[in-house]
Amino acid sequence: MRILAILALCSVAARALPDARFDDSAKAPAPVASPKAPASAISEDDGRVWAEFETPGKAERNALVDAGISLEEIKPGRAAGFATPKALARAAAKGLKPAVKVSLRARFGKLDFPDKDSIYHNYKELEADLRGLAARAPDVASVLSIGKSTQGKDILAIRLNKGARGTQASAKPGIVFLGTHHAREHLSTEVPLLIAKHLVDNRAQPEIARLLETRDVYFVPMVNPDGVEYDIEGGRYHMHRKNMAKNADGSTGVDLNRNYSWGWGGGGASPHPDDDTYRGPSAFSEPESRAVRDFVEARPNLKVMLSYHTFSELILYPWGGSDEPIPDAKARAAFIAMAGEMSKMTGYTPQQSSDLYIATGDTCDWAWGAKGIYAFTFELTPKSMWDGGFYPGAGVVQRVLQANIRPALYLIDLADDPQRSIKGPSAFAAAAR
Ligand code: 0X9
Ligand code: ZN
Repeated sequence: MRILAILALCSVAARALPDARFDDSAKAPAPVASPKAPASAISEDDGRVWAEFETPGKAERNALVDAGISLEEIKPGRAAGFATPKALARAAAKGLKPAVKVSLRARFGKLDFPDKDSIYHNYKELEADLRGLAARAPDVASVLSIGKSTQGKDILAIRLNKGARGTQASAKPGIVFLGTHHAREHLSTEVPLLIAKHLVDNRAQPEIARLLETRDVYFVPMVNPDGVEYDIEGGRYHMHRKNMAKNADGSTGVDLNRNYSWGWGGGGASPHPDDDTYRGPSAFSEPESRAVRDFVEARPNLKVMLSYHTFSELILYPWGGSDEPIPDAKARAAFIAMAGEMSKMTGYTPQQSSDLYIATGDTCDWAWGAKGIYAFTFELTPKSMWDGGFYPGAGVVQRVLQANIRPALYLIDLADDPQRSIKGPSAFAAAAR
């Protein structure tokens, strides 16, 4: 166990990649989209442009970044990146005018996954699939928005419940599956989306029919749609983690999994806006975390939560912000029993979140601490950076889905009384099979 914990930490430590954008070495210029590139794939025009500047040295680059320009390509004497009109004006006030300025559509041609990973869902594809699912099973499925992202996109949910649709109240025991708090963790969108699809497609199977009859089940596969879209902009990955908030210092993004109120501002969550683990200016400062909070608070029937992340193949339970065990011994026994059962189903390692590292303000500490919801974090495939890290490719999706269906059914079943898990294997437990 100790060895496993050390391995897990190593794999997490191995993720701390330097930001490749600030590499002074010459890079081959990225290909410019041909005029025939599909212009349709840039889903929206938020006014930003691609701007290239002559930059004799670092002082000019610093000035551009200080002006709010997100530099993406740095070559000797030249730097280029994304700029809003305001950032361009701030740069111009410092005497820095772009040598080249083109629309994102002209520069990149598309806002989508690299072709080899086109099986993954961008925001528009996610929306189309969710609406398609609801249209083909209107007796059980409905789509709702739980709020708007920083850039104004709807944060979409699909609800599976025979009896209540959309935002109608339900007294049935509820569960919510969340995906992609972190932009680059795209597999964490696929898993909840494809589990929802599996339940809809197999809704006539007796065990699934019973669950959809007696439970209120929600999937929010993309909590951070702005970050996801940025991460795939230009048909290449940007290794982006946070949302797309504009920070006071000109940097971009708040770590949504450090922005919840339970323990906010404590260890493992950075106060520095340009850090990847920036906690935000205050608890729930971000529309995405507020949307999850408001969604949960409006539904007191929710008893279980599963927040998907990648990667390391772990099953984590509270606390994450402290090494202390949760005080309620029976609840702790239930967390451990459930994590243990789901470990048998997946091969993932069960542990208290803080065994990975202490990090305050995460989703599950808030869900448990503030709302008494049995909340788990899954760190999905792969096991390590060397197996693909955040970008494990199209080939893993079906396998990871298959491994995660049973744990989802198990948790949906236990939503009426998670403490049943202590009393012995439930109908869906691995031990019962
Ligand atoms: O750091 C995170 O937010 C999660 N790992 S990830 O690589 N997906 O970013 C782990 C969260 C576990 N929670 C705590 N340790 N509090
Ligand atoms: Zn994550």
